[in-house]
Amino acid sequence: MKKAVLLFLIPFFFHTSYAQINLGTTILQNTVVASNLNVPWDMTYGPDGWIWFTELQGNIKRMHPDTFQVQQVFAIGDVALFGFSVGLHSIVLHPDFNANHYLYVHYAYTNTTSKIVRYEYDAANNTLVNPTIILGSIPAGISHNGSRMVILDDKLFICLGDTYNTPAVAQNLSSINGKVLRLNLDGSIPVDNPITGSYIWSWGHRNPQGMCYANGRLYSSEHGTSNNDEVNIIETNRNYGWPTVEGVCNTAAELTFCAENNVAEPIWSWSPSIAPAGIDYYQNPAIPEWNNSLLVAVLKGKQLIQLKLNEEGTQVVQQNIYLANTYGRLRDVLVLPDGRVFLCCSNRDYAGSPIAADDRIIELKNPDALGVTQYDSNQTVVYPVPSDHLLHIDSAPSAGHISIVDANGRQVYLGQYTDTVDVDQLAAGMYVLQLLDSNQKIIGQKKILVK
Ligand SMILES: [Ca+2]
Ligand SMILES: [Ca+2]
Ligand SMILES: [Ca+2]
Repeated sequence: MKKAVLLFLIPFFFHTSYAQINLGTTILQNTVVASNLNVPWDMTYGPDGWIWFTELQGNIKRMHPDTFQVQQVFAIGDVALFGFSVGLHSIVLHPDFNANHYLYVHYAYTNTTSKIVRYEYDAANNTLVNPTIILGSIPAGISHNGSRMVILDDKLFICLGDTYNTPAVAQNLSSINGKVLRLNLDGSIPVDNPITGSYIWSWGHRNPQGMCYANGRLYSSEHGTSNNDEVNIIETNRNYGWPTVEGVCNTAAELTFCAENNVAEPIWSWSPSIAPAGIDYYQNPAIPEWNNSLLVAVLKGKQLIQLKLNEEGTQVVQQNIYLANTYGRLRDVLVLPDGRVFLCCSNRDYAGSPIAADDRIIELKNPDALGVTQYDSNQTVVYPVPSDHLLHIDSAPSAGHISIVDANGRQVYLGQYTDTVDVDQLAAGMYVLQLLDSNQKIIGQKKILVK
């Protein structure tokens, strides 16, 4: 009888031990902060200070990162649900969202087509209005429709898959499938794209489901077949090989094709395949062990992967695996400017085995990073709110630095400690002001609003 009890208890303790991730020096707390979602697909951090996310069947929601309140903002009426988890996929907010309230979503609207639609956020009624098709009639398949979007220098990048049954389209430059596209924010074709009159930025992609920008580079993850999932650095006018090349150029046929087509090889690949999905870049004093790394949400492999990069960001120097078989299939990962990391699981999709609470959003944080979650825990006073010219900082330490990071986690200001910072040159939006000690460690931080 005692043995039976023990066997019952072991899985219980085994499971609860996952409430922490031990990185050596840093101990991360992981906490389920939202439950009962239905295939949250893409999360993005808004200039409004909320985490916006999509759900496969057409919902657009946002979650407050401190209270974890989830609000239903909008349900898109014409989402088509079919195949292997085809429906509403990626979302991105306009960099000037606080001024123009624009956001972009990509979703299937028939069993053979998807589109990118721009909506306007109506804050007074907490809903979306004025849908405008930015790019319509994108051929869709039962799987391999991508997608993730990144806005960079007023251009929208989207990665699209090969629509599953027609892999050859990835090499066909008259098709926009199996490509990374680059669009103007109104949907027109940029005049400086590599192929005149074409949205195509790069080609030869199978099913990319992760994309992020960091250090001047656009990184993307991509599903392989049963082998050769990839992480690529997306460069303009480059061929990424599919369907002729899988992973690196290493077979006789691949070597010939790669030499003739200037094929860009992945900087990392997994065999057998694990189905890497959303990716984000980590650089924050809150979790020093993860600095200069890509974080990868993994579906089939049911884990979070850290890919530590070399200084230039061009190679992976180390892989670490976390949360294996803990939360099931992971669809996306999001890094906040304060150094916390959010994951969403995808256990209610076609391949998942959901528990009652699924799907969930999980917060990973270092509780020892002072001020990381308690924005107002230190005595520093920052005013005015919002600021449009000079930001005043009272009672900050007399040595060290002041750093300001934007909603995408990019540092937009770094200077010696001073009691006034000129924020005139910053675009309107939400930022985090960080006080750093002489070792560049965060000793306090506050959200600031620039108007
Ligand atoms: Ca995302
Ligand atoms: Ca490739
Ligand atoms: Ca190969």
